Amino acid sequence: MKIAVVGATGLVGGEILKVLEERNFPVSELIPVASERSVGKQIEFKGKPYTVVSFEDAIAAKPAVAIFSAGGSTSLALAPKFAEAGITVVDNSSAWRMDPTKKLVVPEINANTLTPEDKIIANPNCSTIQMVVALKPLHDRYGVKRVVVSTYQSVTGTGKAAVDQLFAERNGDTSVSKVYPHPIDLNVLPHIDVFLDNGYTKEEMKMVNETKKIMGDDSIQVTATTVRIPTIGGHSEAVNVEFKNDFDVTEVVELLSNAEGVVVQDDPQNKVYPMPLTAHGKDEVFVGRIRRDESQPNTLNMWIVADNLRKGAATNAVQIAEYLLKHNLVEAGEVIA
Ligand code: A2P
Ligand code: 11C
Repeated sequence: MKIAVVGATGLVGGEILKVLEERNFPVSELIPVASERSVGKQIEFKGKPYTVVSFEDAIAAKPAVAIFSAGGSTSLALAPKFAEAGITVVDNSSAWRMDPTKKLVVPEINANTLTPEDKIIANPNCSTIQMVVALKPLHDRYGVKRVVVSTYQSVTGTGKAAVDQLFAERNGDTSVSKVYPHPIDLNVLPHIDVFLDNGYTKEEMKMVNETKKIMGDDSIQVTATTVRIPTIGGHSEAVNVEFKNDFDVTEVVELLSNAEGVVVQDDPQNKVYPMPLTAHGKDEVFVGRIRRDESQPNTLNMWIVADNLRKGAATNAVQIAEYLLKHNLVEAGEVIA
């Protein structure tokens, strides 16, 4: 399949290239796209150099799919241009997620709703993806009533400049420009994305609204506090879930162990639980600290960790492209394995 990666020079873009390579995605031609300032630069894919091109040249090359990870405003401006040219866009930004005419897809949950007419497909927010992957098998069995989630999010979620800020602070380098309003090293910021009129951040409301849309159930109540911490390996989440029906913890562990894309790491006696350090670079969602909330009926606590650049972004997008290809939902042309 001819595939364009828009934002190929960015953190998520780089991860998309790695994931395409690792999963042996049948790429017949790779078209890397970035901003005007990067056109002409070289990036590497499968050990070979590729030249970054403009979005106009990418559209003219007519890829079957374009995976976008270049920020919301770029997606708003460019995704329709690709779609009008018949190219299916898988978009990592928040630009189209809550548009009722666009699907918001986590393959394990709702890829079966996709059709060839879906020309702009939205990839959910990273912190939402890892939570719903773990919630879905439990929702199917017990019915999720309400979720209370607190996140511990990696600076990689903000992009390259934030990783630079963290390490510059750690190394005492004051020359690097700051993307956060406060120091991030040796600190914790209860602030991700912008604050809204209701006192929540946009990141928090993404978790509320995207969860309902992906699960196809507006009755699921979610309340979130999203927090940035000085780590790089992935996002962690303390999740408290109240179900409509009672559950058995052993069965919960079994359901999660058998769920697609989930790995249970839950052996506290041996100090085994998910952590960003061990989730880093992995495609799965890791779940541990699975235990009953003893303060109220039908309620469970768990700890969910995933690499936000992988399942939270690049892997989920590539999995959508794999689904499109497998189910003939795009004109893939000649496939070279
Ligand atoms: P560039 O490297 O040329 O700025 P990150 O989130 O890690 O900072 O990455 C953002 C990505 O989005 C980069 O690849 C960046 O390219 C790309 N990008 C930013 N603006 C545009 C644009 N207008 N058109 C295409 N790509 C863009
Ligand atoms: C973060 N979740 O960790 C954000 C990054 O809506 O795609 C992704 C923002 C988005 O900062």
